[in-house]
Amino acid sequence: MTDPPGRLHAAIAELALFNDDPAAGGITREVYTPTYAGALERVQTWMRDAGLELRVDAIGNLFGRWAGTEPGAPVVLTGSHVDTTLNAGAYDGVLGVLGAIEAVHLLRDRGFTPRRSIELVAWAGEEPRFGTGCVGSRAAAGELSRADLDRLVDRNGISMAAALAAAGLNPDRLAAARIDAPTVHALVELHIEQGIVLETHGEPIGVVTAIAAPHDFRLTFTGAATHAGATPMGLRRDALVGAAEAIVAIERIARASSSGTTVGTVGVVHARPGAINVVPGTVELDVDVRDSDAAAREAVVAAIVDAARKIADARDMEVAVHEIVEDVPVACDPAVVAAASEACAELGLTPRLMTSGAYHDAMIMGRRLPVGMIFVPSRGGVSHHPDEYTAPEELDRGVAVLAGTLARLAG
Ligand code: HGY
Ligand code: MN
Ligand code: MN
Repeated sequence: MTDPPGRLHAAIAELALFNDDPAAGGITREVYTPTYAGALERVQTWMRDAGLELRVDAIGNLFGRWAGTEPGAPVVLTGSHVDTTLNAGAYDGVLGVLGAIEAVHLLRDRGFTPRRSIELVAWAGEEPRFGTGCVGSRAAAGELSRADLDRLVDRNGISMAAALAAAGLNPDRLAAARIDAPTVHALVELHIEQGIVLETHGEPIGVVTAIAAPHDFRLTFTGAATHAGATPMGLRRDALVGAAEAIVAIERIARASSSGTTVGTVGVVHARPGAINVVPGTVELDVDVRDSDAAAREAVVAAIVDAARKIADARDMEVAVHEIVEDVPVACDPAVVAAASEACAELGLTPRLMTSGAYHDAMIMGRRLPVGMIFVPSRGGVSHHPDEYTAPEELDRGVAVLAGTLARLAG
């Protein structure tokens, strides 16, 4: 069966319909929600259509296996995620799962039979619904404890354990999700770049050599909640003004990083009590600092915390620092980079070797086993946004390179 024109594109468009917030624009499909469950069901039918043997693990990771001729050989893992962040695009993660299914069709149509089994995966919770991303691959890597499932909570205070139970999964079976690294030969993830490098250089394909990692933390400024009308300006300890000064400092410090590649973001601000006529007494800033250069990143984090403390002192406030996640940047495996680069060459393509500014499940698994990534361009570098877009021929090119890479790794 050949690829009916646009089978992949139609599937991406159909998955985009599983959306909890269409009115606000973009796609909101958070892990362990009923909408996410519906999307995963649909992915399972596509995996079955590709002749894959399905299983869902204890944390909700979905696997589809193409059995190889050597069933005992370490497998080749490929996939990504189909959960989204808020009001997001249609391609982030989805391409890595649906594109892997398409690559299986391509390889089958060519008469390819894998020696190593090829295991497709839709990792649960790559996006940080619970404040920390990649919860499915962290469980597979053995990096999540049962206590973490109670500690990790979403913006509505729902714990990951409660969300798992509501989705019909048993948080007490977490350990069963662990994947032993020696059972995996390599992992390769197809993904949109989510940045503008490929487009800027007019290059159609990227092969990732390193994946930047986040160090995320919460700054809580505590001043004094007082009457907005009756409190003279000179008597205030306005936590939101202090936090605002810190946000500007975070941008300045990240821009001045020694590596030139550190990024710093405050994506979440909670001002309390949150009434127009009350001077904010407490403000929480969730800070995301990333780099592929860990030392440069940690120097930025230290400088941010120091600046926050100085701002609080100068304004007679308190500031507390609460760690959210500190991941280690990962180098992609030379053999996987080579396999992807050869697959490009076979198609007459010269890949751009590049760093991923976004994190991925490959970053988590790459601490324990050989990983690599293949990038296709994001129009205008836009991602985590309704306007996220990659052209059909660019999607197809990524799938063709993934198929060639899988053939090399599993052949
Ligand atoms: O935030 C990230 O880098 C990923 O897209 N979740
Ligand atoms: Mn994302
Ligand atoms: Mn992603």
